[in-house]
Amino acid sequence: MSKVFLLSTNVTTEPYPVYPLGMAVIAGALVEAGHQIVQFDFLAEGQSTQALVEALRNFAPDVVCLSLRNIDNVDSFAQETAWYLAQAKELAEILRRNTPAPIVVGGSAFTVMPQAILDYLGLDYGIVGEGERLVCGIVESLVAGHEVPRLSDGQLRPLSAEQMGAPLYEQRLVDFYQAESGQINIQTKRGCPHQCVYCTYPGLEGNQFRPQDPSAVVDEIARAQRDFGIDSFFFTDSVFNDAQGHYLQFAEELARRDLGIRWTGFFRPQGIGREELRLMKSSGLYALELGTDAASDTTLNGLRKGFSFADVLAVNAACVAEEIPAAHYLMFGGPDESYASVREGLQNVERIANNVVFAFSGIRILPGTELHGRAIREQVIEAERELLMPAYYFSPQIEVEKMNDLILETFKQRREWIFPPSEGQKRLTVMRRFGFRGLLWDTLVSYKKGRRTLKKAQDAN
Ligand code: B12
Ligand code: SF4
Repeated sequence: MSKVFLLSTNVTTEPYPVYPLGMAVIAGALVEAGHQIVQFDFLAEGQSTQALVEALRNFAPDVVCLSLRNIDNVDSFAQETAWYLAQAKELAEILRRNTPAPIVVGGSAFTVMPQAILDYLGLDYGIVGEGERLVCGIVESLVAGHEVPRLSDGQLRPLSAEQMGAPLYEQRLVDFYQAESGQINIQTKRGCPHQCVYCTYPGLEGNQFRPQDPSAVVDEIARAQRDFGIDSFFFTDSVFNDAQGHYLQFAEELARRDLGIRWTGFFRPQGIGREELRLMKSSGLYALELGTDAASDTTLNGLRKGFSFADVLAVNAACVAEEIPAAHYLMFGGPDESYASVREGLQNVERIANNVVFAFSGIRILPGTELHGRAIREQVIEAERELLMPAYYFSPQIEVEKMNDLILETFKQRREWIFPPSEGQKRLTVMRRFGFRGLLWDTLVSYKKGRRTLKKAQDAN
């Protein structure tokens, strides 16, 4: 048995603090393999470096595992870009000064640019992709003094559903995130088979859906509810609704068990009708976050979304009919955007009845995506441009400021249309100050019957 100290470096509170699920899954696998662990969440510990040093010294680990979730806040409009790697580097240096143990890094941010981040952080070892199985072998090799490659690739052999690890929640952390954001996260499947040109998710999780056994995930949820008092969940699947319909089997099982939980997640706005929504609602679905991404067929095609704006409107209408709030996330300025498509998109926004729309300007260019190649070809960025610092794609057919002005002009008309993203964040901050928790955007949508009420922090516990 070895001693492994896990550190989650993520301190982002936008749009709200999220439970360090990656660290929890790694922790669960290590404990299952017989190791002793400490999970240290820098955010929940008040970002105290002193507490970190004390915890590290008291535990005297054989190996340290660092979980890296975000690189930046992917918001081109923010006054100041939030770039999280500098702080991760400071934390890595603190670890170095306070323990001789080797340090292994992993996580979604790390997987987006593994070599560059490993070098920037100056750490010993990195695991790309899903890490729960590889990390156990690497910890054992390191403790035994065996040679370990600097970078190991968990994506070479994607895990089967049975091999995927369950999170090891901790009450202290659950209490913190329930109080801060009113929800805890869990995953029901990995991967995405779609090929949207800007997206890293298939690269992170694989380009096939790998659903877990519905009853196993529902057991996990029941355990989380019973042992930790969690009753509001975010399913972190890249896309919850898969064309094969595994999501419906999952919802059926969840509804059958009648746990009385509520949940939300990311959806693709295609092929979700009233029947599907009714089933999901009966299992606790209370809101949908829709990856609508663009508001005209031209730009939907430019992003290779594989659905049309008519599909978006059909899903929106079904949500309205079933009285389930939905938020559409849009990005203006992407491939093939022109003033004509911006105007068409803004007119289309007006057709999204009774729901929330968040707009972003530009698309963060990430390596390994088709958008990166296109940005180079169109001379939006130089081929040798380092992508650790944010770079955004804007269609060469538009001037950014002029486009932003057009979006602002339309979006200021309604409070449920939110642009720029910092505007939404400001409102969330105010609501949180008054004790409200949860997604919060869903409170902008009202229906005549069946009103939901806002949940105060104290009620969430
Ligand atoms: C769901 C999700 C959200 C939801 C989260 C809701 C919730 N309550 O949890 C919402 C919409 C709120 C959200 C917000 C944001 N997100 Co987000 N999100 C995701 C998503 C789809 C899944 C994350 C997840 O939980 N996965 C499940 C867990 C189990 O997987 P995991 O953490 O990756 O862990 C595995 C491996 O990475 C690895 N691993 C993890 N840690 C470690 C540690 C070691 C030592 C090892 C060896 C391995 C290892 O093993 C784990 C198990 O296999 C990812 C994309 C993706 N498909 O991964 C983006 C992603 C993480 N998000 C991203 C970003 C940028 C953000 C925001 C900053 C955007 C914004 N400005 O709003 C915020 C930040 C929120 C915050 N407070 O941190 C980026 C981060 C990288 C980057 N580009 O910076 C990602 C990767 C998407 C992308 N654009 O590429 N997000
Ligand atoms: S944007 Fe959504 S649907 Fe498209 S590839 Fe990414 S996760 Fe899949």
